[in-house]
Amino acid sequence: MELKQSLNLKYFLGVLLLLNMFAFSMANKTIPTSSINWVITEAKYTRLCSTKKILTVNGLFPGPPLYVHKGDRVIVNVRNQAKYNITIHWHGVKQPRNPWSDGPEYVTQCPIKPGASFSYHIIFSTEEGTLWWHAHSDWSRATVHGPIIVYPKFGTTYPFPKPYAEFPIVLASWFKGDVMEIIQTALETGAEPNKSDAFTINGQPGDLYNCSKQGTFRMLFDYGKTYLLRIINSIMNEEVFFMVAHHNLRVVGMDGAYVKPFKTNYIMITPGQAMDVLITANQSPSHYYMAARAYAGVVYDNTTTTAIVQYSGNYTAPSTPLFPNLPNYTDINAVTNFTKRLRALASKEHPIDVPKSFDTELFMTIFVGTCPCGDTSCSGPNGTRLTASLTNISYEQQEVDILQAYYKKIKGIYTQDFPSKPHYVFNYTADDLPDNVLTPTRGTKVKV
Ligand SMILES: [Cu+2]
Repeated sequence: MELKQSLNLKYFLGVLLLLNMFAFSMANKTIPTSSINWVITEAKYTRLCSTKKILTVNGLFPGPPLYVHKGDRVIVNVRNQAKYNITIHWHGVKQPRNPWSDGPEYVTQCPIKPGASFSYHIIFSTEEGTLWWHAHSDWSRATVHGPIIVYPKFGTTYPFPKPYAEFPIVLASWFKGDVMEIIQTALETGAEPNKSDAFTINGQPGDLYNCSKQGTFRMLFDYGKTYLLRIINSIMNEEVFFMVAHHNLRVVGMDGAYVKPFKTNYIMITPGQAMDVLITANQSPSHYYMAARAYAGVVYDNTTTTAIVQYSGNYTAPSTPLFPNLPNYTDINAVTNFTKRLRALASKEHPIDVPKSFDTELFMTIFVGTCPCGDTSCSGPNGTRLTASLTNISYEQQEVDILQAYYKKIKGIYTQDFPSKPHYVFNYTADDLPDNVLTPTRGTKVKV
């Protein structure tokens, strides 16, 4: 449905799910393995024929990869030299009993103000494979993000033959306008935010956009070798199909865990997701495009980002690299045929310990509906304001972060009545929803 495309629910609502981490331990005081320094700073970037300032870590877009081994501990000292508040979230790092370093603004910490610093103590536990980090204030994550690469523990190895080399493939959105202004306008008017002007692969839109040919990201392949692509969808709103022309892909991991390997010629990856994919250089030496474009319904960026896979050796390259036959924008069958193949590896070395008994059951609905606008008219559907909600409650940000309020017993910040199930029972996946769930209530509710 239309509203589904409007806002990226994961980021507006997912923070609430962190609240089950309210258990503390002082046991995590061992000495970390390494410490790195990041500076949040604005930097000038030229894309699509125009130059603008973007928010970055250390001036880089995408940001610097964080390389660790399974079980490592890392301190990242973040100094904010930009003019915006910022926090950094370590996406998919479970950090058991370590909520102060999780990062969502006003949930586990107050933002790092301009001129201030904060040290994140990141505890890796079961994660192995590819994840990512990103800013967690307004739309700062559009440009402030980068890979987290978790190698196997020393003395252990991948559950697949060691790849010859690896490439992070960071997919992102590029807006000609200022991203902070775009989200600010959307929040003020109640309308959905402007769509992006391009997608990028490792910071570059690729050959199909104006003024972009020179920078197109290129990968050099040696014939017969197998490469590991660590693909991360850091795009703001669109799920995308991704393909490499004429080459099969072998999916071996997802979101910092291994999956049962399977062969496919395309993947579909959602915002926030990361996938580990093997690709063997077994085609005629030539130049091939890798490409990504949206899987979406109503309002979306319909452009295509590309990079080039270039075989080494002597051959006559085609005038244009061969192009992959991407599934259509609305090809839901391509999506289900792909996602239904995803299974945890669940081997002896990589077990999945799903708890077989539990004491609390939570049933949540995720939705983008609308709220009345007040006295004036908003720019959402029928003069309303678009509103994301979880179990029909739209989150209201407070001036004290929830974790601190919990820890210091500060009253009046949140209420403890987040429901364990929806108030109304309805067909949760129907195209048309009953009127009484279209308008959520507002609140800062937690489940302790
Ligand atoms: Cu995230």
